[in-house]
Amino acid sequence: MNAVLHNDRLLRALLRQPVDVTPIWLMRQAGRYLPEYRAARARAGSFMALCQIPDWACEITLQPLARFPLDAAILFSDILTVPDAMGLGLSFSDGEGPRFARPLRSAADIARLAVPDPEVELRYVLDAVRLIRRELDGCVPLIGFSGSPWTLATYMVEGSSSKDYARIKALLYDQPSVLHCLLDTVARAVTVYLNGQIAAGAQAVMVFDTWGGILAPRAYREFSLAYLAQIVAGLTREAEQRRVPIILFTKGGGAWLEDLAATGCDAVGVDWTVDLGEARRRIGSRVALQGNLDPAVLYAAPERIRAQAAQVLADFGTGPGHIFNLGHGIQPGVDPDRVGALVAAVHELSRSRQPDRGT
Ligand code: 1CP
Repeated sequence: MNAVLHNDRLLRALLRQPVDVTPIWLMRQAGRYLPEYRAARARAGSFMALCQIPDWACEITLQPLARFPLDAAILFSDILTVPDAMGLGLSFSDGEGPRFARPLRSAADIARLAVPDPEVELRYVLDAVRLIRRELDGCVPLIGFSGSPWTLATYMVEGSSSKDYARIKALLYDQPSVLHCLLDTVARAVTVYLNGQIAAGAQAVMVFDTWGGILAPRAYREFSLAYLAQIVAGLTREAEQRRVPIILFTKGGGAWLEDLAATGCDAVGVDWTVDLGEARRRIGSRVALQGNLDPAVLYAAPERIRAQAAQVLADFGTGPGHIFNLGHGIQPGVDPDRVGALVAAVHELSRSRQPDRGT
């Protein structure tokens, strides 16, 4: 594994250290908007094959980096591999979302769950991490990730994507102690899984709390935030003589930025519903901020994309601690050239904004 990192902007910015230009990577930067991704998926036969065969996962991780000068790679995988490894039987059918063959239907189902050993049940992910690090050869850092316990639990209890979250919300209000038992098991599974990714070579980790925003404030703190904090407390913070930054992202969590910052994470992901300047005033002295361009801006013309990127940079203002990203993942219908226009604009526009590094 190459210990020399040629472009360490991402890791510096996550630790609020000065950088020459604002680093940028994009949620879902490898995915359906890229024709080479769609071709690979067709050849591999299924989305799960892309995740489970390290050569495929590595190839797809590197696809966006071959096109755009992004400042980070993110492991190609999915958050739902963890519940799959816990025995729920994950599949993805074309045009539909994920589905579990054995969703959790009772307290007994939940009591039976065990924490998987990442080097056994999720070995294919850790092998992919090792392979990607080798192939990246120190070019840019590799981000590992997991879903939050709450977000994973929504899929495990609902059995698929959901519109109303009826089952998990009923569980939350009817049998909170059963839900706590599930969330604790998943939090322990996520902690050892992320530590496995760090040991295998992930240089930063992000926890996606995609569905935290559907919770009422008290329920968010009790059923999502508490387990995010439990994970942060259990993660390896240093590897290869560097700090391994932790990014937490609750989509729709703008009201709870202070709580996220107080978990002890290094950076907070911000969705596009929050003004980045306001987010910085609230928590920017404690953590770095990642975000927060509206993903739909990528449907607009390149000069509009540039103007909107300039606005996000201006909203953050000068000084360290910003990682440019979208407020959520790239939509499948986006033209890859628009992504190229965004990456170029962020690097170009931010160059003049950085105070002298003094080196
Ligand atoms: O080819 C296909 O049809 C599969 C589409 C796809 C892709 C490209 C899925 C299915 N997952 C992924 C990759 C993926 N998922 C990554 C790769 C790294 C990257 O480039 O960013 C990551 C980080 C995820 C994480 C993920 N999966 C989240 C959290 C982030 C988010 O977008 O909020 C969630 C909620 C999932 C579940 C999932 N997996 C796939 C889909 C379509 C969904 C969402 C289903 C739903 O809306 O409920």
